[in-house]
Amino acid sequence: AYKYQEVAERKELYPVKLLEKSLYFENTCMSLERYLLRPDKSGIIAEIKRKSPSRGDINPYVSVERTSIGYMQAGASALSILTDTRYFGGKNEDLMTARKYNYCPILRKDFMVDEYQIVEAKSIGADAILLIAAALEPARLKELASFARSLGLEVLLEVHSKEELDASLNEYVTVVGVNNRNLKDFKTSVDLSFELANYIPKGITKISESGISNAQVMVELKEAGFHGFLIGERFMYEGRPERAATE
Ligand code: IGP
Repeated sequence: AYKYQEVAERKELYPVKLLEKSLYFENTCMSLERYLLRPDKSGIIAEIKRKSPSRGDINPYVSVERTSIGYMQAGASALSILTDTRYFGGKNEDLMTARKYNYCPILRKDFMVDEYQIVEAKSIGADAILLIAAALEPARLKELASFARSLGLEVLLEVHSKEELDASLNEYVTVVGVNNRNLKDFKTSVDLSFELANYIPKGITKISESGISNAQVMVELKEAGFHGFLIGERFMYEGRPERAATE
């Protein structure tokens, strides 16, 4: 709910009219889906996450410049940048830094509840946004997804169950992510991805999110039909996250 407050404050400080004048606003977005399907890449969406509600500090003073460049050099398909400050220690400037140094799709990872945040995502250089089924009414999620697409942004729909998937999937979503992290106890289990794999319609690009910590499980997820993997902690716990991504 604090997001609504945050949005109200930002609207005052940076009205939409101003955001629309930003350098990136006219840019054509890079397709997250297309990069995930590129055979010359790993399928990994490598995340920059300074801290989290379940772990506390992970890598609070990470260099976004060095890490984002290193992730891409290591073969990542795309970047995920947390911009939520309260729970994840991220900021819009982190995404702008990643944008400045990289030619690749960038996912803005935040709790999206308002069109304003989508305009903001575009204005800071994002290519795709996350919409979380557990956090939005299906009809509202569809409105936000449609609005994002009207600005050229792609939509990653995050689900935790078959029910959420069935209720929230709509024609504006190009990528579906199964979040292996249980929102009640924050524990991760990749089993959830294997359970839901076959319910995601063919033609939708599938990714598995959270708790992915070795290459073997990525091989198995690929066999189960996943095209991509969203990985944060496994890399961020290293002093040099980009080196972990090389392994
Ligand atoms: C990354 P992990 O376990 O590799 O650090 O997880 C990513 O899936 C996770 O950060 C995440 C997330 C989210 C964070 C998935 N969905 C929604 C914030 C909001």
